[in-house]
Amino acid sequence: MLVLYNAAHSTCSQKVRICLAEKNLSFEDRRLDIGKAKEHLKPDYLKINPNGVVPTLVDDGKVVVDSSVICEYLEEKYPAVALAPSDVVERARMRAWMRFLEEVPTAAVRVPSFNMGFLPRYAGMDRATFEGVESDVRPIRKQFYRRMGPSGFKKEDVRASLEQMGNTCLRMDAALEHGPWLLGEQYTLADIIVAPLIDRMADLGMSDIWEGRYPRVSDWYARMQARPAFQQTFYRGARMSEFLSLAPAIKEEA
Ligand SMILES: N[C@@H](CCC(=O)N[C@@H](CS)C(=O)NCC(=O)O)C(=O)O
Repeated sequence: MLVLYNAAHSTCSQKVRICLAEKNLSFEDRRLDIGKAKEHLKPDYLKINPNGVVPTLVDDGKVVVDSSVICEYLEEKYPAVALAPSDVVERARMRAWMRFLEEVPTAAVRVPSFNMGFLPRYAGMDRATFEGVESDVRPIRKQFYRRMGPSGFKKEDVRASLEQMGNTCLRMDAALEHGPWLLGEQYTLADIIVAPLIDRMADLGMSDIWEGRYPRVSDWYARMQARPAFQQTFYRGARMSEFLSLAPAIKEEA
């Protein structure tokens, strides 16, 4: 019995939802409100995920945290639909992609996502109030929220993020020369883990990062979107633009 604590629009949750769907694994979908209600910061949830983030998988009572770790766990425990190469060198290549995707674009995507989606919540709030209600209560995101502050990430931070997304697309484009997938013929966890990040950029209106520049990335994204697992993951209401009115990524100073 699989239970997934997750949030509809969370890119990390979407990575795991695609993986579960590809493997045809049914699960109990426990959707948390990580916005206003902050259900991911309640004591009961922190008992299973002390990081206070989604997703968390519970498999027959056993807890697994962190989206990439959960995907690899699912691959090992439910290998019938293979999403990783059997060759160890190829598997290492996939893991190198996964680490890069966590370190660079996963972190980069948060900056425009927060500036455009979540910042309007703090309009007019002073720093002391913001620190009290937001940054101080999060086990691993305190400093991230503090850096953002009630008026958002600075222009330089947003620009650096977009540059990192551009570099990610460049790298993807080069790999896709030997496609159709990032590792070549086989569709793997590397494709799954980057897909929600690309989809988020598209949702934020930033697909010009690859469109017209990296046609192989555009084709890959179209192939991704055509997969039933992708469509199942991005159900109605799973994209930020569907429930938030998006602000510009970079706020021009008055
Ligand atoms: N490394 C973790 C990161 C998870 C993460 O950052 N989740 C976000 C949603 S995508 C979250 O729960 N944020 C809560 C917050 O900002 O307080 C993973 O991959 O599972």
